[in-house]
Amino acid sequence: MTASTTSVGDELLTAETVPAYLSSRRELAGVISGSDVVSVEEVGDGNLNLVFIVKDGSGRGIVLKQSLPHVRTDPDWPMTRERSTREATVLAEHHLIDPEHVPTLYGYDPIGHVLAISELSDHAVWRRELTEGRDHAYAAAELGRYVARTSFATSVFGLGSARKRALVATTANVELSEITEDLVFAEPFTDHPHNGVLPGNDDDVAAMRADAVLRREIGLARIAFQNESESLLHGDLHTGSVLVRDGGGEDGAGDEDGAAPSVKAFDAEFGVYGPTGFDLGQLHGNLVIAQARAAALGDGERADRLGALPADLWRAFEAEYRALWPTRVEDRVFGDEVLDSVLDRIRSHTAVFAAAECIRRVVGFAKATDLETLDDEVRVRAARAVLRAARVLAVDRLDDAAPDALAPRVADAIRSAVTD
Ligand code: SR1
Ligand code: MG
Repeated sequence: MTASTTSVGDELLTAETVPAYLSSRRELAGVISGSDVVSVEEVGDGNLNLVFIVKDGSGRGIVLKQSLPHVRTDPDWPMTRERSTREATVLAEHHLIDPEHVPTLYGYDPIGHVLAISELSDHAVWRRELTEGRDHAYAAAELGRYVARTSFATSVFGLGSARKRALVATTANVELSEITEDLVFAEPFTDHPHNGVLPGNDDDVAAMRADAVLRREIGLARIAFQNESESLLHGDLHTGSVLVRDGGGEDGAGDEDGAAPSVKAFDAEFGVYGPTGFDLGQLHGNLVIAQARAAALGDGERADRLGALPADLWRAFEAEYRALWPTRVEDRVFGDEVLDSVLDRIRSHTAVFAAAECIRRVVGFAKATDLETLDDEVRVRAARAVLRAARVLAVDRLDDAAPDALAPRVADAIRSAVTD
């Protein structure tokens, strides 16, 4: 990662100022020509950042991502801009480990809080694709491999104790981790101005909050998120943080010409050390949300197909993690018999973090557009389905946390909720 020596201070960029800004970033000259910019488009649709796609006359492109000093929809909710520095660190670490699944960071301007990242406009945001009926099923396994590679390499197995402790110390992400603790693990379970559901879901939320076993499991999950430093997480790995480009062929997984699909995890500003199952669980939870949307819309076959993806995610994760295990930096007490227990724990965490993610995207701040774009009557049934699926994930996992075992129970909960 290279820090620039010039910037435009900490002012917010506009489409008009981007070309001059790029010219001032001399380390980007080999990537894009600031004096030959032909288009600048602001495409940021998340909660926290400006995102510009920039193209020059030779057809080269770059993405500039600049942090806003507040939540996009709420200027009274301030946000530390230092989060960009943390995102740059996680992006650089993860790209070194798994360039196949992580965009390139061309440079970082710590004064303007601007990351310069590879331009991927031939990709689409997975959540949008799912909402429009395109599954990109291959993405689940690709992301399983991404989480396996990045979590193994940044764990004590990949780094050893001293290097891992040093990286834990330099990747603290205090403010954004606290946001996750509040938004994912606390606010949805209390009365809070950030919350809101349609009146038809009031009883569902009341039942969820009155469920002592569920609350216990979420409380324990919160403790795990706060206390554990297992691996350097992406930290916000929902389907809106994933870019997909299919490889052609019927299922998008590539055709006989050998075109490969591409999957990239972006937007790692919430990156921090935490339990590995958190990244997997966020993906799992959002796949359940996509499944519930399809079921509520009456497309049971598609719901079943989507319901199979969390197991694809897990299988690819486990296979890659097992393949990496022989490369662990020490094995004095980390014999093969330890691996199964390590994976069991990650599997159980994954299910409960998926449950927490399901609940927060229905009840709390930053809801899932998969559900928000539905007509009210359908949305009520889909939201109810997600809340019931969340209970299965958090509680039934205590019997058997294997995604293959949970999937039929989740599917039953969703089916019965949408036909109630
Ligand atoms: C105030 S930030 C709200 C949410 O947006 C991000 O994408 C994270 O999911 C965060 O919880
Ligand atoms: Mg985000």
